[in-house]
Amino acid sequence: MRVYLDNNATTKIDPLVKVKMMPFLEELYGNPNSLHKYGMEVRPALNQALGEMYDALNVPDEDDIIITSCATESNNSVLKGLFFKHILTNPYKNHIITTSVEHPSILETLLFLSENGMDVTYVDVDENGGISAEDMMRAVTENTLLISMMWANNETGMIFPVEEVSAFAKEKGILFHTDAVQAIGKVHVDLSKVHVDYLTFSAHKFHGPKGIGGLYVKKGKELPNLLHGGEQMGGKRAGTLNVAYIVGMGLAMKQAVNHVTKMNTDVRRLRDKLEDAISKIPDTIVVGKREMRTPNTILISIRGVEGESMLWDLNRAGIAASTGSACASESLHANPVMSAIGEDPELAHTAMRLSLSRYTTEEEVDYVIEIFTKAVERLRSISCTYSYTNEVA
Ligand code: C6P
Repeated sequence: MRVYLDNNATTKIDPLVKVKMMPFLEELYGNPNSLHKYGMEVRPALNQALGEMYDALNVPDEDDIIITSCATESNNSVLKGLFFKHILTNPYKNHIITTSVEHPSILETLLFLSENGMDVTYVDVDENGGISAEDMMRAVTENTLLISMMWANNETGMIFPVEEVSAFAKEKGILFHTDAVQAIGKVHVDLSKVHVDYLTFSAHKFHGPKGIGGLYVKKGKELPNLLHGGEQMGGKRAGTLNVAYIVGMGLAMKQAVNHVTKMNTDVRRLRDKLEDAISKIPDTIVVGKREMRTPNTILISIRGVEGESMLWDLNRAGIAASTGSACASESLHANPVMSAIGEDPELAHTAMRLSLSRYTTEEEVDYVIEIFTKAVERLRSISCTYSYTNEVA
């Protein structure tokens, strides 16, 4: 049996999305900026897809959705765009507040910008992996330009207090950005109810294609271009539009939003069943209260069992999971969020992330419970256990 439990890294494409994309990979290959028939005939589908994205976020079309190549580009565009727009012209407004557990596309970009004059405050998570709205608000200074806070964390699934902090930002005249990559399709992301100036998303996290994402920009909060060139996207992001992928992203987003209830009933039930079973294994710690997490995610630490060894045992049995974020998995680093949560270094080296999707079945969960339990027993019985002194430098 093959079971895919790494849906926070990427997801399987929705079959309906694939069908919708296919004609744009075959006969409908025109460039939408061309004036001939080939160009004209792809435009309605492009407009429909953008309409689906506006509806999914519940925003008026006077706001902007800029299509990007991925969430990494969207996050870079906001931070570097604001750096050029505000900080270069008014060095006094050079303060950004974020959390210490953002995705590297935020943290590395801020590191780069802080070497160029940006002042960044990183708010730490508590022992449950949560972020306190008060801590975020307390960090504000008269120089604060932006608060950037993810909607849900990719490692723990912890949902952050976006509604409260963004309302506060609005009241204080501070810009607010959220990386909603792990929230869309899992929780209600309704921008008619939550004040957000910028929002990042990525199609491959909600059963759309890889290599396409978006950045929502509220009217009046326009950013300078990151990519200069042609006049695509109203001159806001140059480069020929990837019609097939945009069409796929539109439908995938619509489908994801339509499945939020299923995610919070059926998928949550399966996640809880799996979590109940594996957390009965002695000396395991699951990060964060269930009610505070996205319905598909478990980050568990199994004392004495190295995450990498566990991963390979599961892999041999056809189960795909991760020790944390996929973009850090090639280096045997400690799980960064676990490191941020606890002082105990063992926690970070014994972390396993299991993330379900709307395609996960009961049969798969039962199989994982059986294999997971046996793998822990096996690894605990042999010497392949975690030892802090063996830490990879
Ligand atoms: N997180 C994970 O295993 P891209 O691939 O650029 O579209 O998405 C980047 C990204 C940005 N923000 C968040 C919150 C994310 O989770 C990700 C991708 C994957 O957790 C791969 S590192």
